[in-house]
Amino acid sequence: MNNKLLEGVDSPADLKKLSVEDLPALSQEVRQEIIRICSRGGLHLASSLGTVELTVALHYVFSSPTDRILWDVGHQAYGHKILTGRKAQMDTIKKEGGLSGFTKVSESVHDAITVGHASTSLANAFGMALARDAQGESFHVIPVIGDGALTGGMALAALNSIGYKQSKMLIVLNDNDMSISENVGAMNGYFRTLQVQKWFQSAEKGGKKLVGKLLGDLVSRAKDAARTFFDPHSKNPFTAMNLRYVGPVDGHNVKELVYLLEKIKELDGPTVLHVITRKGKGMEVAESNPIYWHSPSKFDVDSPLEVNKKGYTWSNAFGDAMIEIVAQRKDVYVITPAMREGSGLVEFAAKHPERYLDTGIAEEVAVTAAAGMALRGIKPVVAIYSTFLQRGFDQLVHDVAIENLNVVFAIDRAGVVGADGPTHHGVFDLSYLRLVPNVQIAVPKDALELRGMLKASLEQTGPVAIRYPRGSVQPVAAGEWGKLEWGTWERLVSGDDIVILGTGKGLEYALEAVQGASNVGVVNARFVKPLDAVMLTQIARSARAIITVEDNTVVGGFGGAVVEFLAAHDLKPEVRVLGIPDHFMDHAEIPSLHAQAGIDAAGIRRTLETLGVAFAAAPVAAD
Ligand code: HTL
Ligand code: MG
Repeated sequence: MNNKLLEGVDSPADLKKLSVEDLPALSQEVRQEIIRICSRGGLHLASSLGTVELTVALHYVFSSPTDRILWDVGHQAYGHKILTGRKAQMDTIKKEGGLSGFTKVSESVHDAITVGHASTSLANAFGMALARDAQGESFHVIPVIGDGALTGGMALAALNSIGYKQSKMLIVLNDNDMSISENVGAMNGYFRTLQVQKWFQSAEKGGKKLVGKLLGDLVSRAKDAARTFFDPHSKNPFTAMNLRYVGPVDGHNVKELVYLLEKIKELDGPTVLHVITRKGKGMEVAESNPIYWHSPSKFDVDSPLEVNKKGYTWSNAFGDAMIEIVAQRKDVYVITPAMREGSGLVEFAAKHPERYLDTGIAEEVAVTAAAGMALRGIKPVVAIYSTFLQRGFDQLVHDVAIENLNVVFAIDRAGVVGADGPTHHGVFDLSYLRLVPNVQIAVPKDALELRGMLKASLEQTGPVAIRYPRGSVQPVAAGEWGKLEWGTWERLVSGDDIVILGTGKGLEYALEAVQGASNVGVVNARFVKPLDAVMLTQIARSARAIITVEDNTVVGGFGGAVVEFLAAHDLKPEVRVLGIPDHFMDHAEIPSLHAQAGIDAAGIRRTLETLGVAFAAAPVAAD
C-alpha cells in the first residue's frame, strides 16, 4: 500500500498543509494502516476503524496540542496516535516498553487525558474548560465520547454540570450503536429513532449558505427553536440539559465533518455534535461482526478470519457454572455492566434473558441494582472485572455491605491483565474488599473450586467476592461441584520449616517454586477474608517463616491480612509478603509482569533462598 499522503504527516500541523480534497484519500491510508497494525492481534481494531474520518477532521480543524481532544476510553484513538507523531512506533502498541493501547498524558503532548476506563472524558473536559476560563485562556476543548461510554453515570452527571455552567466545549458523540456488545439503554433507543440528515450532503453544492446561516442562528440564545439543528425532535436529552445539539450527521464524510466543525468552532457555550459512525468501517468482516472484531486475534490482512482465541477461560467456567445454577434455582439473577463477552455470559444471556441484566457501562447501577434485588429476595451475581468494580466501591459499602446483603461478586480479570496496562490491572480488589466489614473473599485455585464457591456463596449471609484471573483454566464436567469446606484453607504440599500461603496465581507459582526444596509447605489460602484462623495459627506456631504470595498489591492485601493476624495474636514467625509492588505497573505480558513483581516461581525461589532454603539440583536428563 502506498501511503503517499500519510508519509508526509508527522503532526497535525503537517495535516493542515493538505487540501480538504486530499482528506478522503488520507483517511483511507490511515484506515489501511490501522488494519495492518491490528493484524498482529489483541488490539482494538473496530472502534479505531470507525473514528478514522472523525479523527482526520478534528485534527484538520482544531490545533492539538493547544486545543485539547479528549478520547473517552481511548481505545478508538489509533488514528489519533498515527496522526500525532507516533506513526513509526505504532507496531509497538501494547507491547512491553511500547505505546499504550489508550491515550496517555505521559506518552504524548497530544494525549489530553490518561484513560482506559469509560465515561471520564466529559467531566475531564468540564474541568479543563473551567480551568481555561479561570485563567483567561481560549483553547478549544473537545471530548469525543462513544454511545457506550455515554451510558456511564459519570458521563451523564457531567452533562448536567456542563449544561448548568454553560462552559464552551464541543462534545462529539461518536454513535455507532455498539458498546463491546450491542449497546443498551433508553437513550440508545432514542438515538435509533433519529435519521442521519442526508440533505446536509447537498451543503457542498447550493446548500452551504443555508447551513451556514442556520448554524449561525444557533448562536442566538433567544431563538429557542434554533437550539436544535438537524434534529427533527424539538427536545432531546441534550437540549433538555441546555446543551446545543447538532445532528445526527454522517461520521464517514470527512469533508462534511470539516465543514461542520469549522462552523461549530465559532459557537459559544456547550455544543453536542452527534456523529453516526460504523464500528469496523471499511473492513467488511469487521462491519458485519463488530463484536468479534472489537479486539480480534491475529489475522491475515488479505483474508481476515475469525478464530477462537483463548481456549477455555475462567470466564467460560463462570458462565457455564451460572447456566447450571440457574437451572437449579430460580432466585438467581446475573448482572453485567457491559461486559457480556468478557465475562463469559454470551450463552447465559441467550438462554436466560429473564435472569440477565446488562446495565451498560454503569458499574454503580449494577452494584446498587443488585442490592435492590437482594432486598426483595433475589440472589444477584454481579459479574464484574476487578478494575471496573473500583467504580462500584461506594455502592458495595453503602448499599450492599451495611445491610449485609447476600450479593455475590464474580470478579474476573483479578491480578495484572497484561497488555491493557495500568488502567485495567485488577490488583487492588483484595485490599479494597478486605477493608469492608461483612464482605467474605474467596480465591479459587481451579474451575472446580470456582464452581463450588459460586454455589456455596448463594447460601451465605452477606456479600461474597470470588476473584479469579484473566486467562485459561482446565474445564470441569457439568454437574461437578467438588467438596468445598467454606472458609477453610487446604494444605497441598507438606513441610513446616517454611510455609508458603498462596492465593490464586500466587498458589500456582508457589507449587512450581518448591520443587526440589525440602520441608517447604504450600497452602492453598483460598479464603482471604476471613482467614482460616485455625490453620494459620497452627502454621505460625510451627513454621520458622511464612511467605504469602498474591496477584494483588502488597499494600493491604492478603499478605497484609496475615501480618495483621499474626500481630494481633502475638505470633512471631518471619514473614515475607510477595505481591504487586506499590507502583502502577506498565503494560506487558502477564508472565513478564509477574516476574517483575517477583511473584513467579523464580521470584519465590529467590525469596526462599534468602531464608536459607537450598534446592536439590535439577535432575540431569539421561541421554
Ligand atoms: N467499564 C468501564 C468503566 N470502562 C471500560 N473501558 C469498560 C467497562 C470496558 N470497555 C472497553 S471499550 C467498551 C467497554 C465497555 C465499549 C465502549 O463503547 P463505546 O465505544 O460506544 O464508548 P466503541 O467501542 O467505539 O463503540 C475497554 O475496556 C477498552
Ligand atoms: Mg459505540
